[in-house]
Amino acid sequence: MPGSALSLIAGFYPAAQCRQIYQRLVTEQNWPDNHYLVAGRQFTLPRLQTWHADPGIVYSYSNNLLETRPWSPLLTELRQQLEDYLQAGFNAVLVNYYRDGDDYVGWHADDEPELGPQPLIASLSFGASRQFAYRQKKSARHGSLLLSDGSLLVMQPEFQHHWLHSVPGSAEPVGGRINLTFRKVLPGPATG
Ligand SMILES: O=C(O)CCC(=O)C(=O)O
Ligand SMILES: [Mn+2]
Repeated sequence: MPGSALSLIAGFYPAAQCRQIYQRLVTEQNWPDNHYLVAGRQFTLPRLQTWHADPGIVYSYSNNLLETRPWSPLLTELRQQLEDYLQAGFNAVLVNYYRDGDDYVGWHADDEPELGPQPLIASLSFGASRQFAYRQKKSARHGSLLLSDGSLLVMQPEFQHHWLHSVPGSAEPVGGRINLTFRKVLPGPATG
């Protein structure tokens, strides 16, 4: 593991609660179609995605692709539990639904300017286990860990500074998985 930049808490939620949370997310999220028009070109996202944020929070990533939705009661509850546990504040969450092993997220770092210089990200996973791969930006160091049902992965700011991450497609048949990354987006420049 990349030192203390990542910490994984398996079973942060117990199995019975995970099943409920997963089912609620599947049915309550009102998942959008994964075909988007970007700069006049059709683009297919290899997963389903929703973005929720406090009023007034603007994120270029979501702006380009996703509408900003309000927090549902379930998302609000999960946020509160993470905030209490981590003693940190979050004002936005990206929810990814990997329907099967064909769905994935490619290599990236969550280091958009709106997250500020020290982005802390709390990542909750429900449903099927998937590999979370990481590799150092400036060396060949790499590795992976398994994100299982009910796990909490805390990514410290240094992780986004020095490492990329991805959730590769799975050659093995695998069930659905929903991941939530809670973030703190800094307020943008005041408008009007
Ligand atoms: O699904 C995951 O575990 C990671 C998702 C992710 O990297 C992201 O939403 O930025
Ligand atoms: Mn990410």
